[in-house]
Amino acid sequence: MKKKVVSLLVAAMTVASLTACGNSGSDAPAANQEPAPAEKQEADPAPAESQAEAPAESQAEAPAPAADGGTISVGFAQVGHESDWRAANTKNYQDTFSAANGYELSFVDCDNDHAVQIETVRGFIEQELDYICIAPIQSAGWDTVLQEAKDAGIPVLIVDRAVDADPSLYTTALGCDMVAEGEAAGNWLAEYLNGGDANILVIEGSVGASATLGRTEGFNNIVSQNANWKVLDSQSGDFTQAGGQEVMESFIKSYSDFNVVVCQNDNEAYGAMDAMDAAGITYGVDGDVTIISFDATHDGLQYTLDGKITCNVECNPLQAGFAEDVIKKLQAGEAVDAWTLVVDEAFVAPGITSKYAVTMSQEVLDGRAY
Ligand code: GYE
Repeated sequence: MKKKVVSLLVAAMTVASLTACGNSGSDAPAANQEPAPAEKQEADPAPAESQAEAPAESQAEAPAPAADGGTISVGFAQVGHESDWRAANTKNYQDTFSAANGYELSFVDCDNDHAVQIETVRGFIEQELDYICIAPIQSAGWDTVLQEAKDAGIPVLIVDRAVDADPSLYTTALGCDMVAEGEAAGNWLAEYLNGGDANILVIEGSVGASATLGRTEGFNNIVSQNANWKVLDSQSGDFTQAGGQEVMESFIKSYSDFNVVVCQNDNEAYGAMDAMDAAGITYGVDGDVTIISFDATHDGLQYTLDGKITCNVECNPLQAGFAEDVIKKLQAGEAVDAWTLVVDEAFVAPGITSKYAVTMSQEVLDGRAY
């Protein structure tokens, strides 16, 4: 459908404190992460109406797109297809913004290329789509194109990962608190080691992604509180299985004395396990190396249930319902929140009890939607 001019003044956020994400002790996201949410929002495919506090001001001056009953056009500049998490997230957007639900979704897989992603957003602006969703590959470098979208009057939703840009340049943001996830991993490890030493290797996610920056920062916050922990090395595995395997292989060549491997997503953990298997290094609850992972996708939780990954910190990929909720409000001329937090929890292998995490069971795995 044709885009009608919508002028939206979404209020600058007046956000106070972050209600802790999952089980972490984070008080507020760091500056390079998401703006502090006003109130937590349960991660559910069909989000409840009440979310964060209403913004101070909000105003819709013109009829919303598709007020005439036509379809609503939504552009989604997706990161790529690097992980199982991403596949679940993509499917969730495609299912939610379907033709049957009254949407015309322009989905672009940007293949982890920042320049392609910027040009994709520009294309959406030229096509005069009604709404633009961006899952930013990297957090930096967004000001110009976000200003262009704003000038064109197209509401922009920053989804999953965060951008560094001034929040006045986009309509809303939603996603998990990555710093809190990193802190959850660190807090769990401190509890598990109970004063024991840690020689840690970190396989980071993609360089410059807020998911990487936040998880690294959060975990390091806890490392700095433990004098007998040492991060031996920290390298990017690009959130892929191949990347995780490659980095682990090179770590194994350089370090012989490590007892913790932190993988910033499940796919990297699969690659790291392959590399350790090939080198005859044992891992898991019965092995020499403790693996911590992030995402808690179905297969990642299967490995947690099997005791191979000892702790898996969730990031729920089913976020499209939150984006749709925002779009419905904008359609109705209602105020939208500046930020919506998707809440996570952490999971640990059977036999472990933790105040930071849920102990895995077959029942927990069977209840998994992704
Ligand atoms: O952890 C990883 C994916 O941005 C939270 O991106 C997301 C991350 C997720 O590739 O698997």
